[in-house]
Amino acid sequence: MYSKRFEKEAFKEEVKNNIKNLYRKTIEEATGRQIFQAVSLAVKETVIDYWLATQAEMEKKDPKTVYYMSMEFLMGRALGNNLINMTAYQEVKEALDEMGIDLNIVEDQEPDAALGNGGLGRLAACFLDSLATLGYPAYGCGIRYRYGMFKQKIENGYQVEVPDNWLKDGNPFEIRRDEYAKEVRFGGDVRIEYDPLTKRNNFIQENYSSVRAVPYDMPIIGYGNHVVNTLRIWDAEAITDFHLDAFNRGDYRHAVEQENLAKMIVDVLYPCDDHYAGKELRLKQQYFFISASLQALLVRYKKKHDDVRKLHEKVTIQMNDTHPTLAVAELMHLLIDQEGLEWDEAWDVTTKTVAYTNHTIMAEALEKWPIDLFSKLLPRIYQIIQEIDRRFIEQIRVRFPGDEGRVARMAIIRDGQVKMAHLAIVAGYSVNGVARLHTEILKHEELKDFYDMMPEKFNNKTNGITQRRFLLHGNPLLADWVTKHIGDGWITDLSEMSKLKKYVDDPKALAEFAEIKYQNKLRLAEYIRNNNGIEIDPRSIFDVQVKRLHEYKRQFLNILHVMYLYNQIKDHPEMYFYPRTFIFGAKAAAGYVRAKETIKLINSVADVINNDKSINGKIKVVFIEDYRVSNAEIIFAAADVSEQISTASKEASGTGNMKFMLNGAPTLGTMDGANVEIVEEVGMENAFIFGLSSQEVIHFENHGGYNPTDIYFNDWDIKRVVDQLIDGTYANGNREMYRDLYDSLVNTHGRERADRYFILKDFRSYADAQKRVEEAYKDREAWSRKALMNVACCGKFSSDRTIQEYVDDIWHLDQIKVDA
Ligand code: 26Q
Repeated sequence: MYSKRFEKEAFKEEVKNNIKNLYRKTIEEATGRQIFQAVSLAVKETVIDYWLATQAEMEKKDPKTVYYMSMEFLMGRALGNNLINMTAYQEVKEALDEMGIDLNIVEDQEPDAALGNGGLGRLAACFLDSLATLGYPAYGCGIRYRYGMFKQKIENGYQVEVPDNWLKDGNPFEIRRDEYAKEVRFGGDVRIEYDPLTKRNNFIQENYSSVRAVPYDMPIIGYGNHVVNTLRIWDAEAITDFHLDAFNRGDYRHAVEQENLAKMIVDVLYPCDDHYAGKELRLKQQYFFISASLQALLVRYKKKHDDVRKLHEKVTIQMNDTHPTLAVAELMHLLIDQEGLEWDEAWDVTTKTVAYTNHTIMAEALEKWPIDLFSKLLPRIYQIIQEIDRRFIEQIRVRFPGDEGRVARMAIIRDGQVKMAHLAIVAGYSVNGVARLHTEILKHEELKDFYDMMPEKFNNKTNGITQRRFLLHGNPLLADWVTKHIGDGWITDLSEMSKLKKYVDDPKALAEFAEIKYQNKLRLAEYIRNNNGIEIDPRSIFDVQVKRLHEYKRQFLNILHVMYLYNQIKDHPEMYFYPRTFIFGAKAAAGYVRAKETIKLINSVADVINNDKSINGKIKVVFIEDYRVSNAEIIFAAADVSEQISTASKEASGTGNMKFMLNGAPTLGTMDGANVEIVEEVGMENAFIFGLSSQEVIHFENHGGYNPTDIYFNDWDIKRVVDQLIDGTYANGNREMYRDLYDSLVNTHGRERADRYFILKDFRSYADAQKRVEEAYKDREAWSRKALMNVACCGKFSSDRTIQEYVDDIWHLDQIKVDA
């Protein structure tokens, strides 16, 4: 079936037919978008066959399945990736070539499915790819947002957010599953009714509003194994029967309200990944997709099994951060109120079924819902959480008699708030961090109380990325070169990359490898020319920092250092300086003022430096607009230096760092997150490490911080750069434009310490590391060796490895095989 489908002539015929039937056009008349749709539908034909075959296998074998619950799935584009994983990319490319169609251009017509903010959402996407590739049964469960992550425009140096109407032309790979729609209820009251027959109280929700949750399924294709898993994302609709009914009863207002509720819930992804804001709509989104997903999961389970007390034997639920933690209480609700289990039975099942991953130690990101908001929106769920809390506090008192401080710190409901992380830890049978250092900090600092009480739950799962998207698809030149030297085993076993070590002293191999990097730099230079109108020197060092904009990630440190280099070049025009292109890409949350000021600063510095003819183009600064999965693939492939400069202890893992490594860019970074493990794999001599350690940062933080003015007044290069924020140098003479950024470094703001993120403290050490980068880069062959060592040592950072660890230690899934 497989090879027959991509028989070229048949495929070409199919594409032509699709264009004819969909648009009543010939190929020549069709627009780019129409060709994209037609090609995708032709591909979907085959996908569906594999999908059916996978379903049939699951039906037969009844394997244990993971449900990966996440508010975010940052999938990017599907067409190219689907072709790659079906191992049909080349054939389709040739077929289209023969029709005069360029597959690359077709791919560029597809909007990114940007249903996520950044790291956490992209991790979910990589995990789905690895699960399917390893043949593990999995559902991703999420929300089908009408508007995903906003598109970023830069106007006059400022970020402007533009809505991302990604569904405008339809999503060719999805399938609407109306028959699996579920009702989700909000608000109202809970009436308690004693049932003398069962001798139980029944809890009945009344006067509620509800919406109809309708699933859309997207195929998740395993690499070369015919396994197709499902990403199930939920849309919301008004319940139309009720609408008519209400209308007839004259309850028009209620009907309209439900219509609006449905529209609102799935309208837009919250575009912040840092700050918890206590927004009711966010809680509605969470309950909406959790309730729908769990109802569907139970229906599916009960088709084959009659005892829900054994749910955990066939089902495990992973919660991607605390965002899906309502799953704990909703599962209890369904088991008790619908399935008729006793509390203890339901708790036994729930605590053997749900597991929790923590992605941050930043206190301001922790979800804590105000009790009144929570209990009004989810009255029954709130009751259940109260009971979980009551029983948990009893346990703390048994374990730690008289330690009421501990009770206060660990309670789920406290200070008028529901603490979602506490609920997730108490109910989860596993609690994991996302890099070794991060997990250690959780155990010994942030979650110490919980670790003391239940150490057996805690474990580490260092993040990973899929090499299929970020090398095989994103960097075809390097992918082919690697395959030529070590075969193609790396595509499904990244540890094979270590075989490249035998080429690190081979001048011919190094020269070829360097030439590929150069070609990729030309490709990025062209992208930047087309998108920014800036000409950059492909022979310069491409020094890249791409990630969400956050103070702790310290894009500010990077741009201050650029300002410092510029001062040096101006002062000493004769000084040797290796040309550098500083490339930034970052979206700021719409309400994050200081992050937006940083974007403006980067663009202002770029304007001044790029237009200063006197420096002979030694430095260029580029801010790439709308950094996203699709242009990330081009950026990683072209990078020479990977900037991973977060304040130590703040970046839980980072995954961009791994994508750079995979594409042969050495890390310039702090000992934070997964950087620690990257250095461990590649060796100190093949990275550029600087700055305070996490222990030093934590020590300062526990002792009131440090005094940045000591540095400011004693290091004249630093003082000069900091003062340039308020002397108008980068603001056309305006002294106020960057006042707030200036203040953040040297003045204490209310309760906020000056230089909270140790920018001035780490500045010298960063500048030194940058100097080492320059020195190292001058020896071109030695640099290529370092770069190649990074590729050769990246094996650990495949999400295939991460997923295998989740399966072995947490999920215990059964593998499936699909013959198609
Ligand atoms: C919370 C409340 C209200 C609205 C939004 C949020 C919210 C949304 C997204 C909070 C956090 C996020 C995303 C966090 C995230 O992406 N964390 C990153 O996760 C990566 C994968 O584990 C790590 O590599 C990064 O280190 C971590 O920052």
